[in-house]
Amino acid sequence: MRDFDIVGLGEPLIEFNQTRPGHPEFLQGYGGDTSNAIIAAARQGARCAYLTRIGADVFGEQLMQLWRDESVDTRGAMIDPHAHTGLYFVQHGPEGHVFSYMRHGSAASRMNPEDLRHGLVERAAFLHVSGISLAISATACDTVFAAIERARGAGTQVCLDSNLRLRLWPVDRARAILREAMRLADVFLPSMDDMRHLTGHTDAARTLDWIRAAGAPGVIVLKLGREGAVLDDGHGRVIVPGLVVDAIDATGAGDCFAGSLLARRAQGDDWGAAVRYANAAAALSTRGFGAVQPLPTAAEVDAFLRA
Ligand code: KDG
Repeated sequence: MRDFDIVGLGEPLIEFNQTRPGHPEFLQGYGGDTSNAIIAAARQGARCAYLTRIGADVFGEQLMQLWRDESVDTRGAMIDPHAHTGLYFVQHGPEGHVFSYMRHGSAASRMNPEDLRHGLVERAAFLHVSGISLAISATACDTVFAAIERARGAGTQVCLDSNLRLRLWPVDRARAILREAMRLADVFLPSMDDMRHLTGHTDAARTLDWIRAAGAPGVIVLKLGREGAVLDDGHGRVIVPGLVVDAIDATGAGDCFAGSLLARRAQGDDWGAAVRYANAAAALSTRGFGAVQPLPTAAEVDAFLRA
């Protein structure tokens, strides 16, 4: 048995989430897609670790405390005295979320492959990375590929979430690098929104065909938002419908999906059951403000599924 079910690698952020549209009132919380996913997984009972750099500042200390409170191993979360912890604001308008970031030059963007010498990737069942982990800087991108290489060498399965952020990189570079990463991933979790930018396709079947033709060899779960997800396990495709809730804020719902999915796989669910569970967890995560605070526990997801 591995020491960890899931090790995540990427950029954690401090979040300021608007609580009333049109009003300058913000709730401080936490974000960063891979950190959100790892916390979601930990709340489902998975044994998790997070790999990153944070600044030697109050926000870095708060993130460290958050992971400890969530029983996430922090040995791979390094404090960088020369850079700050990144942050972002979320505002809610008629078009949905508007994100404003202050992350340029952040501690996490200074990660480099040497940071992986602790060997935690090799001790996990899954490594979870994302398009954001790849996009924040060239050295972070190198770190993700180095982690993937370590994972593949050690039999750790690689999970990649597309999480495309076009403010971080131009679409052609994003497509080229994500294509390379998806070829190396055992599990690819694209969203329909992201893939529309990368492929030009607006329907799920064509999008999945494009991903297969691009060389993705593993399990693909195409996220359709509140409609659910399409599972392509390499043998067939099945739609797993989403669950309806009164949503307030969808920040981090995709990350909750990823973390819950991997947690349930690590606990022995087949892919169909894991996707159903992840749909339910992601739906529940939209019932409160922010990326982390509303992430449900296993007991909450089980109760919701029973109801
Ligand atoms: O998925 C939610 C994330 O987008 C949020 O927590 C911030 O990681 C973030 C990012 O870079 O957008």
